[in-house]
Amino acid sequence: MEILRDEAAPIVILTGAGISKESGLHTFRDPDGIWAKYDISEVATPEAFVNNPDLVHYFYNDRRAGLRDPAIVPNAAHLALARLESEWPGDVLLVTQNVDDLHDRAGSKNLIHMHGELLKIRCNHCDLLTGWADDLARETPCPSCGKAGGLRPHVVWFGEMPLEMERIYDALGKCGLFISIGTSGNVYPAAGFVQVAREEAGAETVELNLEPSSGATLFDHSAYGAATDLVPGFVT
Ligand code: BV8
Repeated sequence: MEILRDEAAPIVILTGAGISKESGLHTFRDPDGIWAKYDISEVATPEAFVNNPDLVHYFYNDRRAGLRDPAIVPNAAHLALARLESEWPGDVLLVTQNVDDLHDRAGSKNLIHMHGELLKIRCNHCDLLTGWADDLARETPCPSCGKAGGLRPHVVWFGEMPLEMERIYDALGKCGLFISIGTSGNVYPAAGFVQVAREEAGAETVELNLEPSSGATLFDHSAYGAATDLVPGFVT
């Protein structure tokens, strides 16, 4: 990577829905995105789950079924990031806002799903957190405690605390390079990571996206285009 003088500098990478677009998954805020079809407040908040659990389950069951489609596979950008992690002499932490499992399937290991995982559920009645590839319904009993009504998708809804924030801020405070890929920069705290990397670590910052994000001016370097074109070239 030409922009780095330290050949073993720790790297933090943030990814968003744009990196999975060319695998066939929808983004959120593009004209054909998920939030053009659904109102966030009706499907992705704790209040929505209390008021209309059937609609929330329908929304996530539909997206879970989409991930089961054999045509949905990691693309060249996911694979390039997994390769970077295995070849870079320093630490590489991949923080994804995506709830899909395409980074996992591509082979990334040092990976944080800060907004949760579509293929996991948890129970509000007990401490169960487990893999789940099927449909979920209000009356599905918890496989651990047996109670119904408590199972929910393991995703972070608006108003909830994203996952593993301490580990993320620790890595941001030490990194030499921060790369943001395929995210519109509209959702916090992820949209603020670039400032933390700049101000606390003095890191070089790079944006790779289809178009300038909301925070585009905060990045030292940027390139605009499809992730499968940009990412493999950038990380070699
Ligand atoms: C929280 C659920 C407290 C899962 C999602 C200021 C500071 C802190 C918080 C806030 C704040 N202001 C407001 C808040 C609250 C709120 C928030 O950010 N609201 C916004 C909308 C104003 N945040 C929260 O509630 C968060 N919790 O803050 O807790 C706290 C405070 C401080 C520190 C710690 C905790 C919880 C947010 C979780 C939201 N969950 N969804 C699901 O159903 O999937 S959000 C949703 O947006 C998805 O999870 C998604 O991951 C996330 C980000 O979207 P993107 O990935 O960026 O997708 P988007 O469509 O927007 O953009 C795609 C981009 O890709 C575009 O730019 C496009 O051009 C590009 N692209 C397209 N194709 C390609 C491409 N790029 C490359 N190649 C291509 N082919």
